[in-house]
Amino acid sequence: MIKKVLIANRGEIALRVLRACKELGIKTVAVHSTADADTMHVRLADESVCIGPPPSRDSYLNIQQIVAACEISGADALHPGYGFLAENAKFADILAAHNITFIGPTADHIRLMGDKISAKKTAQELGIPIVPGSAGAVNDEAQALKIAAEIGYPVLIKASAGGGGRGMKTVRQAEELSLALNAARSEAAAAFGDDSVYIEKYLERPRHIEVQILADGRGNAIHLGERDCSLQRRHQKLWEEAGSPVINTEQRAKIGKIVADACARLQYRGAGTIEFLYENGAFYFIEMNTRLQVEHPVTEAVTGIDLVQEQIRIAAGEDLALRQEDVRFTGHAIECRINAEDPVHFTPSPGLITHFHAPGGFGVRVDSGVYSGYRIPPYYDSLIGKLIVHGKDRQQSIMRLKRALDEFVVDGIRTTVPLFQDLVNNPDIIKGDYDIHWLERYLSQKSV
Ligand code: MV4
Repeated sequence: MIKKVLIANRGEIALRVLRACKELGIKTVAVHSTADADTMHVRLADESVCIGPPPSRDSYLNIQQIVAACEISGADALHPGYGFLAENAKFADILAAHNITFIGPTADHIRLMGDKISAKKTAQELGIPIVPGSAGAVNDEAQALKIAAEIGYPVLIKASAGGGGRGMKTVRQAEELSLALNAARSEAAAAFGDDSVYIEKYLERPRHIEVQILADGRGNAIHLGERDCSLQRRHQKLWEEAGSPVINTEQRAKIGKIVADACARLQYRGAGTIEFLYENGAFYFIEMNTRLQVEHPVTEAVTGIDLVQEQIRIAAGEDLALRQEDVRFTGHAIECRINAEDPVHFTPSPGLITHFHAPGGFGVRVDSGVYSGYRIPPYYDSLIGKLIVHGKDRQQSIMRLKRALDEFVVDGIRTTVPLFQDLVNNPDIIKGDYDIHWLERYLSQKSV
């Protein structure tokens, strides 16, 4: 078994991982930049190591410092959280070379899914439904025109090394294709050092629905249902739900089995998320994330399964203890991301939290490392906490969310709490009637 885990992250997710370790009786090592000496994850860890100055590239992304911190502390495993080094295949290779267990998938699986063309090819071979488009990379304009004519306009040009919304170009007619293709290629080359692009049918008003899986690397895999993450702004999710308001039990079981079977055949190991666009009753694979995700607690709420503890057990080499029949879905959960941002313009709002009071009570979970008197440093992302509510059904979880938001006190800075107080009263949100563009449309109407 794993004895000591180094947590290569900060903020709420470092605390989340620390809590899972403590409950498993595993020692914890926090790492932190000089800007993060006074954080909760450092205070609550058994040991801590300062790994550098505030900029992420010098601390949380500094592989040499992090490996040195493992050696100094004697950590036998490392949890990367999300972001930072969580999907860095080279980092996973380096840890393996130092005999440190990476709590995550193999470096090869990270690499396979990091390249969006190879990810899509793999998904298709494994029987996962994909968006119609080019079979692999598009090499020239003639080929692009031919594929676009076949699938019909509008089409979307995507960078293979992109993902998460970076490096995409929509094309509405053949006359625009050449310019867009060249632009996409040169932007991809500049941003990622890889100019490979591919083409897909552009879906106009889909929802973003993702399926959570757990697998043990030996051909056993289960799904934990879906999350609807359509409410986003500039590819930053703000509100996530489990289950999706538009997916029923039969659809959940069907798409869940498809992805679990695929992950089993792939001999995937660890937690993973298969992202889909969902439109007119059909799922279309877009990407796979090979990490724990920010929104994992809504899945934990409806399944009662601690995803981080399962990640650790799998990394320790245990067989998957859960079978698909053991996974039962109970009620509905919603997560709101509490960001230190202006709720209208989303400009960052770091600084001193003069007073902090988190809501509580039945069905309420708050994952946050902040406290009264904590100063949010300006160097990192603006997520300061997550509010997760669980109810017997969607309607109850919305009422619970409303009252929990009213209890939330974060003084001294601006946060996204008032945005959510608007959303819980919006008729479309109450109906569950929204797509990936809904929030941006709503925000642009609100500001006029
Ligand atoms: C798409 C799409 C429409 N059609 N692909 C954006 C992030 C990246 N993971 C994939 N993305 C999209 N791919 C096709 N064929 C629309 C998006 C998209 C999006 C997807 C999920 C969540 C939010 C989004 C916001 C804008 C565009």
